[in-house]
Amino acid sequence: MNRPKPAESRRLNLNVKRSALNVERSASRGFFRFTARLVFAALAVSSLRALDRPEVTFKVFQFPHDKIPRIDGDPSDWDLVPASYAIGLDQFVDDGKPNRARDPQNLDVKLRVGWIKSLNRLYVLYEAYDNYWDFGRPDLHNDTLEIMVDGDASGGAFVPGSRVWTEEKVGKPTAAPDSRISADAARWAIHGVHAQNYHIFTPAASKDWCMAWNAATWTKEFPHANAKCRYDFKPGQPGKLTLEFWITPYDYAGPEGPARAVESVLRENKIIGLSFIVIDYDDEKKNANNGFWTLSRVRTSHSHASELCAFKLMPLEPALLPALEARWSFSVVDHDRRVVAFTDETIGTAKPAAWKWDFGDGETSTEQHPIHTFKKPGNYVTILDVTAAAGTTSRRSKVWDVQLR
Ligand SMILES: [Ca+2]
Ligand SMILES: [Ca+2]
Ligand SMILES: [Ca+2]
Repeated sequence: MNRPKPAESRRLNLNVKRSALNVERSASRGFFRFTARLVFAALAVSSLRALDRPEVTFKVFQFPHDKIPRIDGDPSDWDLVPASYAIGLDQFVDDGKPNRARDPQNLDVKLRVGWIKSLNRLYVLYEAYDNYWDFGRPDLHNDTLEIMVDGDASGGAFVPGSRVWTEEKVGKPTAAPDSRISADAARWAIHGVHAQNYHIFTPAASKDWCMAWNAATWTKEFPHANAKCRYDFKPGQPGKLTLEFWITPYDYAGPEGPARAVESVLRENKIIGLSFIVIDYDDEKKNANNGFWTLSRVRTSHSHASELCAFKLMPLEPALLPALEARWSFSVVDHDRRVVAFTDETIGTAKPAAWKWDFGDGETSTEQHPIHTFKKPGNYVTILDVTAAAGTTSRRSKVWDVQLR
């Protein structure tokens, strides 16, 4: 067999690594310049850049792929979520009366937020008690759970309007609209485009499940969102409501439809901007509400993504992890030279201590993340064997995934 001489192979690997490093360095210099400009621009525009409530980071629970909640209004598939993920009314303040005592006989809420690796969706379970469920009217006057999401935490105002589009909030250059662009035209470009707001009706009777308060109203339709509510009371009665739903956060969601939209990529340990408002109406005949409970301490968080709270997309809880499960991915760095970079992605509670790669071409490696050059075209069976310190082992082979021409 025509194997590469070890020194040759090492040199090639080194060159690949060096050139990758150079790309990284020049990219990082470019990124630094770009970031510096961005930071400068942000400072020039606004001093309100940080997310609200810097003292708290709320947690978003990661569901394993075999325990994804079913959107049926039955909360039992959330039983595996630890109590530390729950957000109660104690985290909210009534914006109208900031010192108002919370009265669970009037309103009580519990929220849990979840996500699933590689699915760009946010799952929410909302359980609430209300002394008067106000949902007989066909308009906006309806008990409401409002959710605001900024999937890349870019911040910035996302609803045009006099309370948000002020010089103080968006900076002098953008506070005054260009006289050649109509307010309506500007709204299409701004409203809900880089962060989104949903007014979810709790419950919705003879009414769509929510108002997507965005130019892109299609975001509330399946398969971009899904919801199911359960309750057994009539308008004006007290009772308990369970709402289960998911939405998709977008870095760009325009009114022209989903084809041009860009979903926010949700990945482990990422911080996203997110907040909730519970609007409690307790009298169908009165226009005023009886509580405007906000998780962010800033009322205009309904329209300004820099005023949302930080939510962290958590890794899987240890109780849901296997002891050791070998996983890996690869990427062809150079098709012409058949250079392939392998990445160990093993999960488990046991800490991996040793790796053995069999590339399928007669060559092996004990590196964690090797770069390998294949001599010939072909489809290869590549195997990773992982061993933990305690001696536990796990194997993952991939049949003909590594294909080279
Ligand atoms: Ca369910
Ligand atoms: Ca109430
Ligand atoms: Ca109510």
